[in-house]
Amino acid sequence: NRPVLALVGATGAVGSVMIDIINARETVPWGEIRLIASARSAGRKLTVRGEEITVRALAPEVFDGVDIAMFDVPDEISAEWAPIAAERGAVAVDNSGAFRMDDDVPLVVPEVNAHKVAERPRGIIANPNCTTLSMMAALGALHREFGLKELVVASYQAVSGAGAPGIDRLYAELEAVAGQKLGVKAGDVREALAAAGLGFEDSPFPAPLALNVVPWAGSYKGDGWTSEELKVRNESRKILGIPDLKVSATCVRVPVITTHSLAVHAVFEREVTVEQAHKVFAAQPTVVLVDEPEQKKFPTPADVVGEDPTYVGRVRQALDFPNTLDFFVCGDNLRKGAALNTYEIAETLAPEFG
Ligand code: 11C
Repeated sequence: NRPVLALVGATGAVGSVMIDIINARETVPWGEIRLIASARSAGRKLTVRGEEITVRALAPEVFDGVDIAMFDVPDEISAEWAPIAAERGAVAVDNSGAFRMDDDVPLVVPEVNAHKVAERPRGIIANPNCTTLSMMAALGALHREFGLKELVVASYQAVSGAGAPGIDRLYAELEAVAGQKLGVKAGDVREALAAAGLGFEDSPFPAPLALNVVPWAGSYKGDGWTSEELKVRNESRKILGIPDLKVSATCVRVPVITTHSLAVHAVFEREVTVEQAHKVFAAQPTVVLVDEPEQKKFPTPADVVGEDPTYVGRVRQALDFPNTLDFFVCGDNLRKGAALNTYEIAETLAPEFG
């Protein structure tokens, strides 16, 4: 009796990446894979591991007989439907922000805190925000060796974090500025966008993103902070199990389609050298180290997109701060940042139902 897996949001951006990941796995532990989406997408046929599966409409009874239900849908859909899946006997693994900070819902990154999957009184397990996730494999490994104390990060976030509208908007803006010598005079990019009919009323971004960077991601939460910055702080504390970890984040959107990057300044309890950090990264199977400054070799989103591991480079011992490393990480926000980590949680759970 092999476990039954359901994917809710099968036709969305993250759902499609999830199907790619399932198709690329050498083996899978599942007996049946059920695809679920909104009534609008129901009836579509998708191929999973060589089998054509008809997408079913979201309804309570589609969870009957399901062991693990992965949710790749907006917060409000998860908030309503993950508890219904759990009532029907499934473990809901949710990639939205609906439950992440609930005390009775574990927030799991398997290579950091896989044991937490067992602590799920509501039958719900949460998957972190892609920005937090992009640095967790690297930070978790360092924390185990050196004891993380303080974290200061700046993010460089790809537009696919804002979904299909984010991707469409960046392509439209790039088209509007293509072939012109812009970015040389304040306001000239805005003028070019206006001339192309691109206003900001319905843009996912509050400023031009083409030839620009925008220090804003998520919604405003007061005292100057955005939701994304607070998620980085709160989720990092919970995943790493350091409730009083000092965290300060500045989240920035950059003109990249997919793969979030972060510049990380991490302060540790114990002394740490670049050589030691390299050894820790080399020993972590989900981290790839690309750090050859003499050769100008380091990770960039354009080289990392589509990859599963977190790429780490530019590792430096901070000159003026003791026990402190500065480094740069890149992680595909749709893979490890979303679908892959959710799927890895499901894989971690699978033996319970085998
Ligand atoms: C972004 N990180 O890049 C966000 C998207 O809490 O799951 C994911 C939001 C979330 O805009």
